Amino acid sequence: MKNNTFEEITGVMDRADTVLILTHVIIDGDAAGTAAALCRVLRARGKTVHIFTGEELPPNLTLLDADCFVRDREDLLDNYDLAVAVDCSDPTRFEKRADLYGRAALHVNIDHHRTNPYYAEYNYVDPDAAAAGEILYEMIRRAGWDIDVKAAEAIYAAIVTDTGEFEYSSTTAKTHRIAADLFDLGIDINEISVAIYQNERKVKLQVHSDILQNMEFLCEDRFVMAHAPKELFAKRGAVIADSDGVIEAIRGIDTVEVACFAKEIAPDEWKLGFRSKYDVDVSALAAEFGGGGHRKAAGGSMLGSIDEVKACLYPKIEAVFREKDGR
Ligand SMILES: [Mn+2]
Repeated sequence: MKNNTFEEITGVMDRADTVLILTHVIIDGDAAGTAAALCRVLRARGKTVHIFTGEELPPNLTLLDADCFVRDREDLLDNYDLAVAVDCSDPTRFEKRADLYGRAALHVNIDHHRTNPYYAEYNYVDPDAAAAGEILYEMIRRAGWDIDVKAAEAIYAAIVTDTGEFEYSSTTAKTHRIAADLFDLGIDINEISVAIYQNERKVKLQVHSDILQNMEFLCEDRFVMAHAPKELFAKRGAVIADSDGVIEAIRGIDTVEVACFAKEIAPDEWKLGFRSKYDVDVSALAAEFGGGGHRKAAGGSMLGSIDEVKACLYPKIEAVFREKDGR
């Protein structure tokens, strides 16, 4: 598993006339921003380029050039010279779009997930990059291709969202240097910040408020858990995504070192998110729930009632802190 060079990859892109860009399902800021930036840059080079998501963009990402995103399959070409996957750790994450990926004549995979199996003919995977957008920026710069202000804003959106506003430990000096370059290209920082972060529906805060009511603390308040049953969303006319951000909020409590948030995605089916503040490796915890992830952010799942989830989880948490304290 070896990276191709930037030159090899931009060379492949330059030889294609038609390009389809795909990314992972449950599209996020990095996926959408990186895709939109690549689309604009390649269109400016005279290529026919489409991004197919198979889902709506979240409302806080609609500032990204909507023309790049194709909604209906009927609006796609029958065949593309090249498919480029961005921010997609695994081809299974194309889900219903796997046929479109497979049908392209050639494939490129640009990503920053450590587990990426190098699934394309041409790959560039850098687990040290804070966002896929960071890799794309460097690649475009190396090629000397033009980045207009809209593309620059899309790359900024990719980076600011995947770094938690430059807060996560994946953020490096390079991340900030790229952000500075994007400022020099004339991005409107207030417009981006308002669109992405000051644009919440009030129901989302109501859902957060509901969830915070059921916080439970363990191990001298070093662990916190909150959960959202299906009916909590139904009662508010909310969607599961309205609970996004709760886990970071509860990790933010001063005494908390590990946080868990459980959401019921189907009856008695819980998706568990874990966050760590210091040195507890929550990916190991997540692995015990059939999942995985990073040291400070991971996830798993479990079937059963919320009481059964807690009965399974709490002794593991107590063991984690017992071991950490050398008891
Ligand atoms: Mn990403």
